[in-house]
Amino acid sequence: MGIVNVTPDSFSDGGRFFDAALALDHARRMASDGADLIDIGGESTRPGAAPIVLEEELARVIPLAETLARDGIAVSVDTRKPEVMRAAIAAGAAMINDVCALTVEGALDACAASEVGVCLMHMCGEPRTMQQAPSYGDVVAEVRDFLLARAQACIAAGIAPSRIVLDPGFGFGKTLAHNLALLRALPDLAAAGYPVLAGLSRKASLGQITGRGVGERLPASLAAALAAVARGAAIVRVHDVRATVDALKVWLAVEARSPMG
Ligand code: 9MG
Repeated sequence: MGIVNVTPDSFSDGGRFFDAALALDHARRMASDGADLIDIGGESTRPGAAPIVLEEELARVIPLAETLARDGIAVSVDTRKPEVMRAAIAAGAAMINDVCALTVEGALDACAASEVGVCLMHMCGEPRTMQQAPSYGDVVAEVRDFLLARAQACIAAGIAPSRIVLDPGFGFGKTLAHNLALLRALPDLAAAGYPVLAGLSRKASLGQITGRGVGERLPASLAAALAAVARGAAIVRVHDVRATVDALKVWLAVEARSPMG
């Protein structure tokens, strides 16, 4: 999954793709580099980010989603708002990626009324404050229990289990120790039977481990993507598609899991 942030304040690309034409080029490039899915977000979810109004989010995301879907590129729309979900589905999105796991009123119904996939992510708190003092008794159990409860809520609302993806939400109200514990325990989450999505690309935890700034985290991001796939992640959400695809091809060939093997 390639990331396109159509925001002026993304942590990872500093708003480079806020311009619609640049965002479209970037998305097409990621698709030709091997991304199976392009995740478009119009509202920043980085720590400290403030929410934006509905009209602004619609204007940032929907025309791009429509164009890519018309090109035959599978699109995921990263949003918490049911109105944006409905518009994204009408525009041809294949997946709704919700960092609030469809907990906002109306979100479950917006997705249930369609055939889209849904990515349910765990977040402790909300983006503005989530990194202030994240705390858990047992982070792995709490995240897993939350995600499985949200999957059940989806199923009760009429969303087939085959449409559900789970995501532990690396960096969303988690310390480095929490993120590492969740990454190590990814096989347990995958054992629940839903595809697991892992988003570690360029995140702060990688900076904490390596001492690198956000622009220098490609090697760390590749290592994190491989570590996640080796532990059962079915989807990795990344900024650097070309490099990640190459790294995964080598890893899969070694594991004899691809035609090259
Ligand atoms: C929008 N967004 C930012 N980071 C993310 C992550 O790790 N997972 C998902 N599903 N979405 C994310």
